[in-house]
Amino acid sequence: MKKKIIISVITCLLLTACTQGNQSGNRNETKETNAAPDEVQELKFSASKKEMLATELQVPWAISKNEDQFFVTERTGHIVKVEDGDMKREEVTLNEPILVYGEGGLLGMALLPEFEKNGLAFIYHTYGTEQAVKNRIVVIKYDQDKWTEQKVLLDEIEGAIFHNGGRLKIGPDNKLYATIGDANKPDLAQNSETLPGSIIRMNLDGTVPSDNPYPDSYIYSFGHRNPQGLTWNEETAEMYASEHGPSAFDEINQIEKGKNYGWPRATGDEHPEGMVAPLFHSGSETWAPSGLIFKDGVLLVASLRGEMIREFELRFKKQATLWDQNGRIRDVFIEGNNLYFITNNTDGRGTPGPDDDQLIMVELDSE
Ligand SMILES: [Ca+2]
Repeated sequence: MKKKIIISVITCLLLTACTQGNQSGNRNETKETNAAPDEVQELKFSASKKEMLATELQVPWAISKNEDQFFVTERTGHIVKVEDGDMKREEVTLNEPILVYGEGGLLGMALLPEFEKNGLAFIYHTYGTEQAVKNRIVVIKYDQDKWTEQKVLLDEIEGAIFHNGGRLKIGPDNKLYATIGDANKPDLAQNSETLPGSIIRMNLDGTVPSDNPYPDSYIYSFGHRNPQGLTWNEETAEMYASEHGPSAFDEINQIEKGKNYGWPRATGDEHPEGMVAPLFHSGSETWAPSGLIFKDGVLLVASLRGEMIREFELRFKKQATLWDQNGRIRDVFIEGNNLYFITNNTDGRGTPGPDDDQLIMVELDSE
C-alpha cells in the first residue's frame, strides 16, 4: 500500500494532468478518462494469510486440482495427493520408466475433462537414457490411489539434461498444449518442423488438429528456448507463456498461432521483423519463470531463481513482486481468490528448509 501511495505522489508531482483527477477523489472516473498511463499503473493484487497445505514434497513440478483433491507431480516420479490436510505419495506405473536426470523427470500434468468420472490425466515425463534423453506425453488412469499408463499420445520428443520444457495445459479450445524445450540444441528452435523449442497443440486423443498452423504438425509456435508456463485469458482465449532465457532475458510472451518467438536469433527487445518480441523480458536480471496463471488482466508467474511470484499487469505493462517469502517457486494454481503454489528448494539449486518443498495457499486481495 505504501509503495502505491509513493508512486502516486511522485507521479502527481511529475504529471500535472493527474491533478484534476485526484482532486475529484473519484479514482474510477480518472481511469476511464485519458489519464496518463503512469498514473494508473498500480498493482492489482496483494497476497496475505499464508497457509501451508503440504510439506516435504520432493521437487514438486505441477499442481492439478479436482474438487478438494490436489495432485502434485514430483520430478522424482510420484504424484502426491493432498486432501483435507493429509498427503499421500502415489505410484505411477509406466511402460517406459521415468528418467530422473538433470531437469528431467515427471514434469507436467493436466486432468482430462470429467476426471471425477473417468480418472484420466495427461503427464509429460522424461525417459530413455542419459546418453539419449527423450520426453513423452501419455494418458494415465487413476484407480485405488495408483496411476497406470493407458495410452501414448506423443513420444520420442528429443530431450537433454536441461531444457525439456514440460508444462501441459488444456486450453479454452479443449485442445492439449505442451511446452517443449530446445534440448540444448538452440538451432532446432528455429526449425518449424522439429519439436524442440516449440509449443505444441493436439486433440485430446493425440491426433493433430485440422486447424493447426502447419499441415500434419503438432507445432503451434516455435523459436522458444525453454518454455515452462502456459495460461489463457479464458474470456478472450488470448494465450500466454513464460520462457527461460539465456541466464538473463527471460520472457513472458503472448502466443499466437504459427509465430516465431526468436530464439536463438533474438533476445530482449531485439526481435527482428518476422519474430515476435516478448510482452515482458527480464533484461539483465534472471527470473527463471515457470508456471503462470491469468487473473483479471494480470499474469502471476512462479519464479525459481527470482524466488518469487511476480505480477505482470498486461494493459499498462506494469510489474512487481507479489510474494517472495518461500524461496524458489515452480508452479501456481488459482481458484477464486485463493492462489496456490509449490516451492522448489529441493531441486538442487536452492537451500531447502525443514518443511521443503511445500504446497502453500495465500489469499489474493485486490489493491
Ligand atoms: Ca523470444
